Amino acid sequence: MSTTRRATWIPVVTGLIQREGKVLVGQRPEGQTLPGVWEFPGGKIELGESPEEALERELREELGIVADIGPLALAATHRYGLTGIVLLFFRIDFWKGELKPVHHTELKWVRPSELAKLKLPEANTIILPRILSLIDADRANRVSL
Ligand code: DGT
Repeated sequence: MSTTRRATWIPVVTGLIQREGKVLVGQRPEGQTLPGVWEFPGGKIELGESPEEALERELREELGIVADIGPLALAATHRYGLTGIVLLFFRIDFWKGELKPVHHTELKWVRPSELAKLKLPEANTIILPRILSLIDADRANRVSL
């Protein structure tokens, strides 16, 4: 019998929800993995879902909004031992409904420059420069429209 284990990959979708130069983060609740850490709202893709369907469902469940899922802005991977996550970040500029912390302990809007001061998942800290340049690029694009 072989003792080697194959890696497991978990696909995760998250939303870069932006408003007036700020981005939305939520604090992960106690009793879950990474308690107290600030994340971009989202979660795992269930079997049979497209990434966009998964994110639409997660944002409905976690925030109580119906979001217009924008373009895929960034894809990254991160390794936790023999498990890896594939993180897909989508831009969210439009949604219906009022944001509520259904799942998170707290929600807050932060300026991109404040992100580095928060306790983020390791998977996000490593790619923070890419996330920041994305948010900046989005702002620049909107100003030039
Ligand atoms: P469940 O059904 O209890 O497994 O929960 P889900 O489907 O809401 O997924 P969740 O949020 O527990 O799992 C997402 C995984 O991805 C978790 O290990 C944390 C990791 N992760 C890293 N960065 C982020 C991020 O910015 N947002 C989210 N939502 N997850 C992130």
